[in-house]
Amino acid sequence: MFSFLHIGDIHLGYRQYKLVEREKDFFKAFLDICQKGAIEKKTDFVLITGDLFNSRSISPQTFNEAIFVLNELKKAEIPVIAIEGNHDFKESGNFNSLKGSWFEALAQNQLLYFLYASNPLELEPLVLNKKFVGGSYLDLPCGVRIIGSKWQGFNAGACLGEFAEGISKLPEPQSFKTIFMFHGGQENHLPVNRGGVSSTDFFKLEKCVDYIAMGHIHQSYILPNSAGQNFLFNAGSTEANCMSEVGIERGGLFVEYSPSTGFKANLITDFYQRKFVKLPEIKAGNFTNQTDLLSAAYNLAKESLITCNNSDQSPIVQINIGGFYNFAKSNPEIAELKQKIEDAGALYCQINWNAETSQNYQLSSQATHLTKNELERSILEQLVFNDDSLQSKDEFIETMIRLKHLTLQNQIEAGEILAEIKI
Ligand SMILES: [Mn+2]
Repeated sequence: MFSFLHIGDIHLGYRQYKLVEREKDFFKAFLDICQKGAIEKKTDFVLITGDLFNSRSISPQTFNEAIFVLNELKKAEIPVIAIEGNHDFKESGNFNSLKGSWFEALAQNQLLYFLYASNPLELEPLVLNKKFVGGSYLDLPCGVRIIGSKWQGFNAGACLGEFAEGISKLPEPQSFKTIFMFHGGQENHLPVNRGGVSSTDFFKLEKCVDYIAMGHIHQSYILPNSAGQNFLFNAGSTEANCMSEVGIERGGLFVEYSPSTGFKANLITDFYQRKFVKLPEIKAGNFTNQTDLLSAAYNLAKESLITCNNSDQSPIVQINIGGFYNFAKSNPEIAELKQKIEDAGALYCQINWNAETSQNYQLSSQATHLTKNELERSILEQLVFNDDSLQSKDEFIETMIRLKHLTLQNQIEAGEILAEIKI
């Protein structure tokens, strides 16, 4: 019997919306999930499956945040086992960038066990309380062997067969359960269709691995092996890295193992996270002018802020405007609304303007007689007609046309284009 907390994609140091408060949120989420998911539950260990940091070059403050949380776990005598992700892997071969790894630095300070299998066929052990860095697997006395891969990038699928071979060759304490830590996406769970690993590739590990601890994808998922038993486990991110992560299943997996039930994973979502309010879409077509539309948006946001007022935390508010509209759009007025909502108590307001102008690019009956250049100009005129933020529409149209001709010339220098738009 043993239990553990499996987390990943913590992204410490991410200053979302350029807000220091957001950077602190990522730290608070990490601290709170470790307290609730590991320290309070007295788990045997914690797994961090990559992207502990948002970037390879982190601030001293971010490093301190990692040290603080890892130290809490150390005081509770809970070992932490970690691998790097695509956001924070070491770039030892690139001499122009920061060398070395923050994970190595943390491991040298005995705050975590840094697993880094660079050659899947030759796996080297770390030793509990003795050797924290310079190996690729660790045996824990609770009866578990943990193997960790380095970030594999596009080699992700191809390396798994070699890992299966390498793991099978290890001297095996027979009763041990084996966990394989891997930062990469199962192909059906990738936001973009590239670099994913197929379940068939993961199945190569099923004879020698009992639990694949995944990171990388910010939504939680659990997938079976070829025999239908849960095999691939992904916890998801601990804070919302973008609006599309709001409201999706993600957090930390609290996992219990017993011989009779196998691995039982429960997703913990009840820990510190910034509140996000995505307001229902407002139909722009119901309004005859932008002022009325924005004041309706303001009232909707204000209402949601009142219901949030009971908590001591100001939320991030997203206003959604959709549909068609038939009035001139004024950007200063939109910026003013954003400011008003932040003044009313939102930490940050994002206005998601999906609305489209209902004006079609209608070609007059003479259109067939227009030259190509005249036709272009006519379409541009109609495009900018609805945008009040442009002080001189004619000048804008002229610049667009000149830019188009410039960029179509062969071997144009970027500087010439920039000079044209006077940056
Ligand atoms: Mn990530």
